[in-house]
Amino acid sequence: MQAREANFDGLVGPTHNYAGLSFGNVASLANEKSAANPLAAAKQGLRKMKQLADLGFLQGVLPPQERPSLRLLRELGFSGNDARVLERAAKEAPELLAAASSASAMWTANAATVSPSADTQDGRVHFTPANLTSKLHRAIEHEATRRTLSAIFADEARFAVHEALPGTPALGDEGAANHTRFCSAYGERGVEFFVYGRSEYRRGPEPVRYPARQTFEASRAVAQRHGLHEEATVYAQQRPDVIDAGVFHNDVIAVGNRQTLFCHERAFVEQSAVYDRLRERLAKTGAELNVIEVPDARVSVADAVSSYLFNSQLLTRADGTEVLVVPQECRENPRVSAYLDDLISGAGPIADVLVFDLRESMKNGGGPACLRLRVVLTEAERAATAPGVWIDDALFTRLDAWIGKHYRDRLAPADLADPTLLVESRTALDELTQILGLGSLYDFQR
Ligand code: SUG
Repeated sequence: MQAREANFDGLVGPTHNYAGLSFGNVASLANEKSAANPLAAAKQGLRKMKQLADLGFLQGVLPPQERPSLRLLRELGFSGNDARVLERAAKEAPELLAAASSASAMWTANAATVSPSADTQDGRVHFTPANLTSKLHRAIEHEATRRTLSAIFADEARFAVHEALPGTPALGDEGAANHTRFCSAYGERGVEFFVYGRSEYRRGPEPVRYPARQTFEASRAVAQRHGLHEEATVYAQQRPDVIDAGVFHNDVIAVGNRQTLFCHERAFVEQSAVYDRLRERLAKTGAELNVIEVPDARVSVADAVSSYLFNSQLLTRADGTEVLVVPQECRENPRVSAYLDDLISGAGPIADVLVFDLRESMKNGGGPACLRLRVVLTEAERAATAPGVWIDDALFTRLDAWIGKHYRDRLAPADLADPTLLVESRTALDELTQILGLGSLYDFQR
């Protein structure tokens, strides 16, 4: 079966800000309480979508969520009208207001884990929204994520959109950021690679400084409910010492596409055994794994974390060569930049590098790969999706104007208490559902 990979990027929401909410994510902590520019953030993300669509890649968009979440604040005991809830939260618990206001749903690599129909026993594309249980501001995403995915992938004969796993530490799930798929061609059966940070029940090494967000138990549950063939899955553990160095998701240290695995030499526990397992399983599908391992001596883990070299998108072009989509921080780091020059001038499969300014997202620890959810679709599956979410010239123009009309160009922590931000945000989202043709997605519309 012929299939293509689509990338669904998260549109940055109107409340994008820096609240230092993600302990273990170095950039999030470093930029805590600085002022953000939501307008620039949304435009930077949209430009990436447009440029990749122009290059012929299938590019979709996922809408932001309703923030601040009055629902969360009310659940936490703040009462009164909306303005009063915001005022009380700002005064009594500004950290909770920040959690309720984060635009973190923009990092759609954490929205869900997706298994293409070629890999699943029932021949449907399976989605499991991630429970994101390790951070409050992210744990409130999955219900709206499920609603959005169900609106876009509504045809139940072709798509299965599951509930998130139960939200408990044993089942911490961060979605596609810890999941990679290898295959000979997108439409052929592949090998799904699940990377976890710790196991709740099996003994094993764990980080000591920062949390491991993904558990083995969550990864295995996702594989099971997607109906993946046992012999087509591989599990690996992230090295705890690199989690402690700021690698809070596997996509900060490794990226894979088709037959290529591009990773740092210190990505996994027992790394060479992981390669062997991947090679052996992939060989059964008739494909050969090509590992590009970056030595510490060329790019240290610290350089990988600050430049986000591995939080890149590895995309296959029509001619079969691969292009690496990196943030501009990679070109600003002389060691990473020199490595990239060598990489594309060598004989390997990566032939080109595309550089994007995603500064606003990067300051919260979100690079090109964080901003996108990969969904492999056959032509018939693509035809069954909601038509309004695919980026083309017309949709780009409408979204660009929509951002210009509704977004602020400065948002400081104190602004989160401003009740007009809630009104602005709802007005913007109401208009967006019409642009994308997704119906009434948001609580405030129901
Ligand atoms: O979960 N940052 C996100 C970044 C997610 C990156 N995603 C991937 N690696 N796929 C997180 O840590 C920071 C929000 C703040 O501090 O305001 C934040 O949530």
